Amino acid sequence: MEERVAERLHGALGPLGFEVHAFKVGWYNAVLQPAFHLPYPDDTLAFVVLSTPSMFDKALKPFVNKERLKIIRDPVDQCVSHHLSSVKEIFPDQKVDVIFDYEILPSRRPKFLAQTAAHVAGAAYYYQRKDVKLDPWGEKKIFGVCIHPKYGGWFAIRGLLLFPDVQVPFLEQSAPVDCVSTEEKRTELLELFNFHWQDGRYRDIIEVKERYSEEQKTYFSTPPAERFRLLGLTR
Ligand code: B12
Repeated sequence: MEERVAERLHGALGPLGFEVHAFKVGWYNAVLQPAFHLPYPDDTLAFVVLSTPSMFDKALKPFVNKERLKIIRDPVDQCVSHHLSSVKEIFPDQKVDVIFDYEILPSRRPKFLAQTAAHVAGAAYYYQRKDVKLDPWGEKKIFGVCIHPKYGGWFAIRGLLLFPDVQVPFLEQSAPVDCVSTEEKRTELLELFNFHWQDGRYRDIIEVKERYSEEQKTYFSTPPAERFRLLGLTR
């Protein structure tokens, strides 16, 4: 069952520059405090969706061109929302719940923790402060970061697709690739992500196969209000 769903998702989202990785809700809930749990039984089939560097050309630009005459608020969020929501059409007989990375609960907590989901699904290793033994940061708050074996930090975690009617008790978990394996490199990674994230060096902590184009880097480093101009939209 899981294979058939996964195949159809790859078929629909792969050509748009997205990657999908299956997991069971139970794997996710097992590492989190109850306040962050997803409210589904443990064996429920879910997928975490990543955008890879090619999403910009394969999905975002065509989306913006097509929607040119409509009011676009946030092109990336709307593009991702459009494509992930369209998945429902390829599963007309199945309930599909979609959660986006930017959605928050009334308690102000994110609806799901994207990095934890990426890690348990085997998509990208989530490096956290506790993965470093000799910790140089004292009282400072240190945020963790996921690194993808192929794209390093050049990707984003966009959402979850949940199939509440599909139970997969036998799904096998694959561990994420531990591509930043030394203590020195992990320390450097957390240092770069927390204190120099604007220069993007954390994204190249490993040798990557593909990264954002100069055009895409400029787009994401431009304040949202000015991004329309870069995509040829006037606002
Ligand atoms: Co931000 N941000 N963010 N962010 N942010 C996200 C984390 C995310 C995933 C968004 C995305 O891809 N769509 C990316 C990270 C991608 C990656 O990891 N490769 C992201 C990015 C890229 C950034 C920025 C670089 C800006 C940008 O370009 N967008 C900066 C860089 C950070 C910095 O300031 N140096 C940035 C900034 C921020 C601020 C505004 C500071 C806040 C606070 C950051 C934070 O709390 N991590 C922020 C938020 C709120 C988020 C957001 C929306 C929620 C994160 C959150 O609240 N986490 C996420 C998207 C999302 O998840 N929906 C993006 C809550 C805390 C408590 O979770 O620290 O992981 P946690 O703790 C849990 C785990 O430790 C888990 O339990 C804990 C909870 O109980 N756990 C686990 C315990 N044991 C174990 C064991 C294992 C094995 C595992 C897997 C888990």
